[in-house]
Amino acid sequence: MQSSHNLRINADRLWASLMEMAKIGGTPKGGCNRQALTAEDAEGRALFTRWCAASGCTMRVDRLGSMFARREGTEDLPPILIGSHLDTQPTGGKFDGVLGVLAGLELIRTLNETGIRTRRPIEIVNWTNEEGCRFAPAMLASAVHAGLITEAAALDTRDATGARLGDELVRHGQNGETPVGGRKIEAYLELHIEQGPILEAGGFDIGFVTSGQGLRWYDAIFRGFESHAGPTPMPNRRDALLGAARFIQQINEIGLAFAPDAVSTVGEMTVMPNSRNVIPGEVKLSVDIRHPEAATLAAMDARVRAAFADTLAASRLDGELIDISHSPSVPFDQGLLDIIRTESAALGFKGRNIVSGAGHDAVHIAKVAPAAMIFTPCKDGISHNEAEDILPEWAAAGANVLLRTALVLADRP
Ligand code: HGY
Ligand code: MN
Ligand code: MN
Repeated sequence: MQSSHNLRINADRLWASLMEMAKIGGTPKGGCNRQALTAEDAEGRALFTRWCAASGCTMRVDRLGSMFARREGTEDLPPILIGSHLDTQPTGGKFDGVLGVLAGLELIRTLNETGIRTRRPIEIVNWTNEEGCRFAPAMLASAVHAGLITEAAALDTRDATGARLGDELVRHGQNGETPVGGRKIEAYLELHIEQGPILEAGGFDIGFVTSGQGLRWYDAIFRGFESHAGPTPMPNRRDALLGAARFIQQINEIGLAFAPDAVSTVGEMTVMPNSRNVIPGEVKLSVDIRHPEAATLAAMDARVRAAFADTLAASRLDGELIDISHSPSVPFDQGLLDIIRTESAALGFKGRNIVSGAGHDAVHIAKVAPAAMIFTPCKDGISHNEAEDILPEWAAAGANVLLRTALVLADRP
């Protein structure tokens, strides 16, 4: 049996698996569209299931469709969970989430071919609905796993067409029987691309993710009065889209007001009736604000609410601001981070501490188990874009740090 000291993953096999998975829901510009619980997601899950079976794992699927591929240890101890998500944005990339799941699978494949048995079981997890683009909020299944959202509320979540998450699970055969959460996990590790420019710009191979920044999601609904674009005099109008435009400007100003770490985004908007010669009667838009510090996120939240009230008054509209989610900033486990730093240095990689700008399932799992993340650089920091790209050696470096960290954890008392 090979010693684990000089163990390395098979970089070509990992890259080949990433490229194979990327064909599912592949877009003309080289990205991926495998939104949660669509036919494409189901196809990607089926491929992952085949690969895990071929690697001797037993697969369990929980009631929200999250998948757990288990490699038994020599002792029946709480497992090491390694994973991320296979669902993507509508114009997502090949690596967001997928790298963390397939690097976990590559770790299993490597252990199998070297005959290494670990004390603890290792499970590779694919969390349902991490992206939140189809069913809001993001990181939904891991939030239920962590007891932050009820299973019933998650199952009743609906997409923009009114499709219910629970029904989509059944329709695509992803509704498992395993209860969600409620079991002891020794540790959770998530490898993920940085989705920002810091590591590549600094020539770093690895990011030691110290925390995930806090985020809040809202839906803002503005209601005015539909009327004819021709005969309705300007002073008589109650134009929901004009109010929304005023609000969007203010949301952007909130992100700028709390620079350099704050961000604020309006990413979705629906206009009713969306006809060029009708003054819009109703507009619904999304708001996403983030900041690493809780107090500043709270101040931004207050500014969002004030901007909404200002818009209703100034534009003579009615409406409502709906809280969709609040994921507080979360520090990751220092003990795990120390192991990650040690193993990264032992492999000769250049690493640095970094705060995650994006949300991840690890942020929720950190509430119920020691959790930590490892970042790889990504090209020009681009993500949530079909041009998202990484170097194979970045994927391999991250996967090797993941492998060595997992081995330390899987054999510790
Ligand atoms: O929203 C996020 O940060 C993640 O991509 N779900
Ligand atoms: Mn992700
Ligand atoms: Mn994402």
